[in-house]
Formats: sequence, C-alpha cells, structure tokens
Amino acid sequence: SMQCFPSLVLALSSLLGALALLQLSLYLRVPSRYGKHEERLCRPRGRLSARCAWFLQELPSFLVPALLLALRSPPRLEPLGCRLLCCLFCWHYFYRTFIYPFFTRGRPFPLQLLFFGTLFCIYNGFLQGYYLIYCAEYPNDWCTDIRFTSGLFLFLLGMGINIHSDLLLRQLRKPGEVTYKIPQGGLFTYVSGANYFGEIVEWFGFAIATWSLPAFAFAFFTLCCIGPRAYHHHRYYLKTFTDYPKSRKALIPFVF
Ligand code: NDX
Repeated sequence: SMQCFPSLVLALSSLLGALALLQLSLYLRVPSRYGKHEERLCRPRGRLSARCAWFLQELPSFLVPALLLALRSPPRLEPLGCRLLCCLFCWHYFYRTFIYPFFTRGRPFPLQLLFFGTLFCIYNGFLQGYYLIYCAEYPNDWCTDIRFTSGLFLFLLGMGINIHSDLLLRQLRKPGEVTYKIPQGGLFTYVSGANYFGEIVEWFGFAIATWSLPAFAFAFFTLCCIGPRAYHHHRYYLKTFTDYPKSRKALIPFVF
C-alpha cells in the first residue's frame, strides 16, 4: 500500500512553486486567454460550455483527495487534524465542482486551457491529499493551536468572500447574456477582483492551518495565477467604462 515519501512531497511542491513563477512571468504582461481576455470572441470551435468546462476541470481537485482519504488502508483515524484539513480542501472543491458550474453564466471556455487546467487540478489534488493523508503529522491538540484556528478563520472568511463575489458576478447577467458590466456591492466596492481576493485569503488561510510546504506552494501558485488576472480585469474595466469608480483598487482593498 501507499506510504509517505517526503522527497516526493518536496519535489512536487517545488515544481508547483516553479509553475507559479512561470505563470507570473507569462501572465504579468498579457492575461491568460479566457473570459473577458479571450481575443477571438465568436469562435465556437475549440471551446466547451462554461458549465461543462468548470465541472470537468475542477472535478479532480475534489475526487483525488476524497478518494485518497476514503481508500487509505489501514484507515487513518489519528490525528483528527489531518482528516479535518483534507475535508476543508474537498469542501472548497465540492463547491467549485458541483455548485459553481451549474450556476455560471460565463462564456464558453477554451479547450486548450481546459486541458492544462484539468492536469493542474489532478496534480494539486494529489499533492495536497497525499501530503495530508500520508505524510502530515500533527500533535493531538492541533485543533486548538493558534495556527490552526487563525488559518481556519482566514479560510472561512476567504471562502465566504469568494462565494459571495461569485454570486454578485453571476447576477450581473441574465441567462444567455454574455456582456460585461461594472460589478457592484460586497467587496467589489473596494476591489475589481473581489472573488480573487477571497480565493487568495482562503488558500493562505489553508496554508497557515496546515502549516505545510505543499499548501504554501499552492497559496503562492494561486496568488501568481489570479493576482495578475485581477490586475488585468482592473485595467479592462478602466479602459471600458469611463464611469468606473476611481477609488476602486485591483486586488487588495485600499492598497493595490
Ligand atoms: N481554474 C484555478 N498555466 C483555473 C482555470 C484556468 O480553479 O497554462 C487555476 C482554477 C487555468 C488555471 C486554473 C491553472 C493555470 C492555467 C489556467 C489556464 C492557463 C494556465 C492552466 C486551473 C496555465 C501554466 C503555464 C502554469 C501551465 O464570460 P466570462 O467567463 O468572462 O464570465 C465571468 C463572469 N464575469 C462577469 N460577468 C458580467 N460582468 C462582468 N464584469 C464580469 N466579470 C466576470 O463571472 C465568469 O462567469 C465569472 C467569473 O469570472 P472571473 O474572470 O472573475 O473569474 P475566473 O477566472 O473565471 O475564476 C472563477 C473562479 C473564481 O472564484 C476564482 O477565484 C477561482 O475560480 N479560481 C480561478 C482560477 C484558479 C484558481 C481559482 C486558483 O488558483 N485557486
């Protein structure tokens, strides 16, 4: 049966960090080409409905750690911290896989990015799940440690912001509509990328709660992936809407 190989965790986490840097260098100047940043607007070939695409792409991030957790033999019952943290990860991806796609009103998603996105979700789902189920060691009172409690608080806060902001974005469109409007309300009052801000807070919270290299690597990847995207969204809005709120920042309220 499977066991923990610390060098595998180190190698996969380092590669994730390297991918994050690659991503930063690729997408700082030009945005990743999906959603409002796709150049060829009406090219139906090579795209899949947003609903199918987000479902397929995010499914492995839920399935892989959930299976690792369920199939581990002998089942790991101690410590509680590991299973709890793995469940938090799965909980987010349960939302992203089974709830978010079924309500999205997004435009069809490019197949090529879908392919890489799916690979990424398999990779990261395996890394986070494998580490928590087979490698992580926590003292039995980890659940009362300040890292666990403050990390969990940030995770929940970020998740709340992320889900609320996803909802506000969706409500900007009627079903079938594909136009862009100025997001209003919630954290969009302060930043253009409120959903991204929530997601970043969420994964840094998760990293603090797990206090692990894989989770910090993933939080850093998230920052490098959607941080630049928030900036490109912001620039798009400023260019498109002359009445765009002047005080609004790109990603971090009052700062940037
Ligand atoms: N999926 C994470 N990299 C990504 C897919 C793309 O979950 O090759 C990472 C994720 C993948 C990426 C994923 C990994 C890296 C990839 C990248 C593609 C290239 C890149 C593979 C897997 C790559 C290397 C080189 C390393 C291999 O029509 P529309 O779609 O624009 O409509 C939008 C709508 N909307 C509006 N409607 C009306 N008016 C407006 N003004 C509107 N503005 C937006 O709202 C959408 O339907 C919806 C949300 O749009 P948007 O653009 O704000 O968010 P989006 O980027 O689609 O993300 C959706 C959610 C969001 O909550 C975000 O936080 C989360 O997913 N997310 C997204 C990306 C990555 C991620 C989380 C993470 O890293 N944790």
